Amino acid sequence: MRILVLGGDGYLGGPTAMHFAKKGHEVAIADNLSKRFWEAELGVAPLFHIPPLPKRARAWNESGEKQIKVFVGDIAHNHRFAYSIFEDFRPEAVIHYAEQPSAPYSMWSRLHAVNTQVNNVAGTLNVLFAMRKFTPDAHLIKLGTMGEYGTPNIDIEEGWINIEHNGRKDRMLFPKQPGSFYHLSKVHDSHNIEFACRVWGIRSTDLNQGVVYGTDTNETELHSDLITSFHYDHVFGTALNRFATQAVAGIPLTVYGTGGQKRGFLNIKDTLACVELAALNPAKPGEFRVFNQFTETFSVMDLAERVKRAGESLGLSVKIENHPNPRVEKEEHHYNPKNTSLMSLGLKPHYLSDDFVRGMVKKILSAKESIDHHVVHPTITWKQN
Ligand code: USQ
Repeated sequence: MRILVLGGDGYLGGPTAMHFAKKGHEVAIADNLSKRFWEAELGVAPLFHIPPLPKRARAWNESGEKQIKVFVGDIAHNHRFAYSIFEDFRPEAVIHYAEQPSAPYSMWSRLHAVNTQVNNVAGTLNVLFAMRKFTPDAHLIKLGTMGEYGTPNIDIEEGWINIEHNGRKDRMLFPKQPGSFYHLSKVHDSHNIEFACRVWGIRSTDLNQGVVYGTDTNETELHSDLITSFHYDHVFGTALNRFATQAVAGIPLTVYGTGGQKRGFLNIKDTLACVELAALNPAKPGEFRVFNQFTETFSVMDLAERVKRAGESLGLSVKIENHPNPRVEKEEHHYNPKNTSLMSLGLKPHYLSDDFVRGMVKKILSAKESIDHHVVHPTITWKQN
């Protein structure tokens, strides 16, 4: 298949591109390098140094594996660039990660909320128009988020819900209660994509992904220039990655509020497997299909306790702190999201084990001196900054 990975310089995009190339697919990536700009803007960096994109691509392309083609440019602000990739590469599957991924970043200020939504929503719109013009039969695999649903007091379905109201029935998009301007951008994307499927006959799978953890995939381990970015800072770091780094740095684990918040989680290796399953089993023309992409649910406190156990088994002294919650979110709530679609396509999850967390902590210990203690505590709050 010809597979275009948008956001190919990112935490998930790089590993995804290599995963498909390794399997013999023809792969191209596009990226505007904006994550590197946002990191510079905040003064944060991935824990392990990530070489510039051309160097990473060269390391892969000289490894004897199937070559990956690289396009550098901005799909959100330059539709001509987006069009030129589709016209030139003619993808059969488009895997779209090219979005600002952080909830705290989007809540930093008016400017950051606007930039997040313009980047994400306009970027996706340009992709939809490029697909309509050049590759109307291609399959759009869009990375959405479980955070689109929020934490409603009912079970969460996969994208759609059957509703009976005043004696009439319909199948409708599941109601959304997202928790940040970032999560809202993904809701707006979902609506735009569903509309493009319904009206233009585009085919799409929206992967509503949970919180991803982990540092390695089979391909990132092939060469030191192929590693992927691991963030532990308060803006781009996600819960488990942050806690494991805090344990190594001797910083009390920053559980926000009571820690009763529950989320869906998955290993980065399962992200690649899910995206591959979606690509190999495409949606039908005109179909807007939604899969909930996580393998397990945990409360934030569960995660902190696992990290504490792993750290202590390695001789570290680990404390958990109930940090005042910088976000506005329910800390105790019902959470029962479905995730059967990817399982029934054959997903074999890598569940979170104590051994895995210990392995993560050990890897982080090897970079202990690079941990910047100044970027760990949250300074962005949901109410005002
Ligand atoms: N949390 C803490 N302490 C921390 C960091 C986070 O208690 O130090 C809590 C948060 O308050 C939240 C939960 O952990 O309740 C998850 O936060 P997170 O920062 O790990 O993840 P989130 O902001 O939800 O966003 C991440 C990714 C985003 C993706 C989303 C999936 O950054 O790109 O869409 O996970 S989901 O959470 O399912 O919406």
